[in-house]
Amino acid sequence: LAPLDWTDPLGLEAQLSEDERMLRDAARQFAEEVLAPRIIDAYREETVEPEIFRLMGEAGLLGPTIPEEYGGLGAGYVTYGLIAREVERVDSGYRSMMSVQSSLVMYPINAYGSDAQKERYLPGLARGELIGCFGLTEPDAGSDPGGMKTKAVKIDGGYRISGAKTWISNAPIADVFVVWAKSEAHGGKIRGFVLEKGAKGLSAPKIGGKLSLRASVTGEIVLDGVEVGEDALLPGVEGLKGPFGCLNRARYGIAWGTMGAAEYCWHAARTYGLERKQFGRPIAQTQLFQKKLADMQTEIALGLNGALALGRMMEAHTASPEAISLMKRNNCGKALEIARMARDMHGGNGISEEYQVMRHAANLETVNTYEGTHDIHALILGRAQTGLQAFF
Ligand code: TGC
Ligand code: FAD
Repeated sequence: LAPLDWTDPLGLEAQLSEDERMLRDAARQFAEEVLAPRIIDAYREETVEPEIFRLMGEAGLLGPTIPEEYGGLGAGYVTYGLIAREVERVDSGYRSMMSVQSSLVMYPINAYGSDAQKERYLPGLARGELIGCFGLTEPDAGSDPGGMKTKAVKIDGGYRISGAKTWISNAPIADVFVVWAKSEAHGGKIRGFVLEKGAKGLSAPKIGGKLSLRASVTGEIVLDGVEVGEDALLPGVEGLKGPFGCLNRARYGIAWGTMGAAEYCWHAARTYGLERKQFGRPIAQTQLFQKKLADMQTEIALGLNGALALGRMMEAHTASPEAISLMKRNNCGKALEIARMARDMHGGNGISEEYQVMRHAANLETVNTYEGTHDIHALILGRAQTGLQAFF
């Protein structure tokens, strides 16, 4: 038998290709050098930094799975996951900015868009010169997006879109809005539209007062009879499977990203326990502390290997939406528990911004809720194994 690497007991590293490790290392360096020095102030001040998108674009982190001809890397889903893990090791808000851009804006334009839409938007989005957002959730339609009220009505040469979206990441600073609406001209089916900042009737006020994900800006999208041409319609998809096709990719990335946040908290708790002494010995020398470290190590090793297995399935086109729900749900829930535990293991210091674990815990409350709540993914899994619908 081989000696243990306590940071990677199930040998994730050995299962990666050389290219994957290289791109992961570049993402780690970017996260450490560019993101980590900003995050404490950005979170405290709730600073919105559009510049971050340009820096991410320069580092090749936006749309890594998009073909090179449109500015992506043409990389696989494991690479995408590894990048999400490195960025979320710093902060879930930064990973959110990146995954909305990559999975929820670039992916649908690439998968469902016309050639003209791809050429117009993808290179700028890949460079981070354009910022994108994805409007699905509405004030009265969150877990049940099929209940959306936003409507597109056919007009001469295009559509008039009316409605309201809420809780939309990046919206207040977005240039490109992928918005989902029920289209009368398509039998009331859900269709995707690409809107541009500055369109008459389109506004995106910021939602203030967030105690989580403060480094990523969130807003509403108000659609007050926005008129767009026929060329704004995403031609390649109709129905809820359009937005869900995007969510599958983003949920998968979250399964990796949350493990990055969890790893940060685990390592921080271990280091703190080795340095902090009480009752004449390091607190890491107590049984309860070590049990907590063992639980963290176990869940992270399992979560990362699950994410990797799912990534290989995504690349082989054998992953089901339910398998994605399983990993999104598990890794969000486990990361949240780990961050809360790390906060506790830091004692009073755990609530200070300096130690960063409380910020991760607060962020992970959002990550456990968006892209389908923990319980909604349980219902998806319950339905898949019983055949019984428990949503309503
Ligand atoms: P249901 O009957 O299950 O499905 C309706 C149609 O959609 C298709 N579909 C999927 N297709 C591909 N992938 C998936 N994961 C799919 N899930 C469903 C399905 O095949 C069907 O197609 P068709 O052709 O037969 O019509 O629909 P339902 O209304 O019963 O859905 C229930 C439920 C709970 C599964 C679903 O609505 C759900 O997942 N709700 C959660 C909502 C959610 O995740 N919202 C996310 C908003 S975006 C966001 O949070 C971004 S945060 C970004 C960040 O900052 O990182
Ligand atoms: P609700 O659906 O009202 O759920 C409330 C509670 O009820 C939850 O516990 C839920 O699990 C439970 N529940 C709901 N239905 C059932 C049921 N049938 N059975 C049992 N329990 C149930 N959306 C976007 O479209 N784009 C974005 O970019 C985006 N970014 C976000 C960023 C942030 C910071 C946040 C907080 C949210 C974001 N969202 C975004 C919205 C997010 O996807 C929704 O908040 C999420 O889907 C839950 O919807 P809801 O808030 O309406 O909660």
